[in-house]
Amino acid sequence: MSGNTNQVLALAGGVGGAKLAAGLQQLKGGDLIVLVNTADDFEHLGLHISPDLDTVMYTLAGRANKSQGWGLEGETWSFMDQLEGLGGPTWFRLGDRDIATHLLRTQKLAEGIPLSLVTQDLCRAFGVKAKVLPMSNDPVRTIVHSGDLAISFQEYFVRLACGPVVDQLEFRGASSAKRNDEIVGLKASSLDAVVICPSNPYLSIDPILHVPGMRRWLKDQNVPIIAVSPIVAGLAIKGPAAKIMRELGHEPSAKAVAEHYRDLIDGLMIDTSDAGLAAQIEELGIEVRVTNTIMKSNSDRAVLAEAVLRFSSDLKKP
Ligand code: FO1
Repeated sequence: MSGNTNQVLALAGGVGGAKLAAGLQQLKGGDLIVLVNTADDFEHLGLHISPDLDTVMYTLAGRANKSQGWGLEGETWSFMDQLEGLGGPTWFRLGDRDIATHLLRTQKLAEGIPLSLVTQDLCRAFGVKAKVLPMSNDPVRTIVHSGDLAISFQEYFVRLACGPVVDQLEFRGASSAKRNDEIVGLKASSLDAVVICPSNPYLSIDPILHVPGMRRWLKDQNVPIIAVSPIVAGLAIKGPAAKIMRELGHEPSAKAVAEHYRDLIDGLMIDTSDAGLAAQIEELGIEVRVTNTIMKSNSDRAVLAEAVLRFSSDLKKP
């Protein structure tokens, strides 16, 4: 890890988080570190799939498939067609280009290379400037508990299209997972800000925060911790966050996001459509900044990233 100052650490999961990370990368380049959820990872057809790492990597490389929300742009599907013809499982779709990433990752992991180094090599090959780190090199797997069922995450998310009611989320393996050594190796005072990207707080950010010691380590950096709400006007910008919040007993709102992160964050960025919630969130002891948080273009990403960094520098402890 470099001894740079002015580095920014972003915590991210899927698409929304990756977009803000891309905005931060436009401003910070190689001084951005993105710590990514790996609890969505799974083994499929003998391959190690890391969906959030790949969404972040492809987005930072400018190669993400925007309409699909996952995988690579310009994808073709010969492999899936062939697999279907052979009677193989087709519920989880692997594109012809994307599959090269999974094959290389799987081979390198089998050689004993840790996920962080595999990720670093893949990111270098894709020309990603930021440093992308899995939250841990140890396996952590999200299990969705619904009634008597314990459903593995991709089964829940893709095969069952987030249909089952979520009673409880388990991050299996988290209690014995080690934080990524490279994060621990960050030099004191090298960080300027920690940004919790607008990823699903329950599915994408919580697994990162469940890695033992992670919350304490983030707090100990003694820099502002800023979250961007993924809930806008009571709805998730993308994905099942609002549905899951409701099922876990929280009315989806930017205020519920603030309550969820209450013990961790110093500031929350909320969308202009939620400006009316600012005072209630401030009553929780969290600073609020109101801005447009919907990122449609590359320039929206950079504008939001700039607003986040300005907010953080305004909150900087002396
Ligand atoms: N999501 C889907 O809804 N359907 C798929 O077939 C699918 C395939 C897939 C392949 C590789 C990959 O990296 C991601 C993929 N995803 C797919 C997305 C993934 O399930 C979710 O985006 C995340 O796990 C949630 O953040």
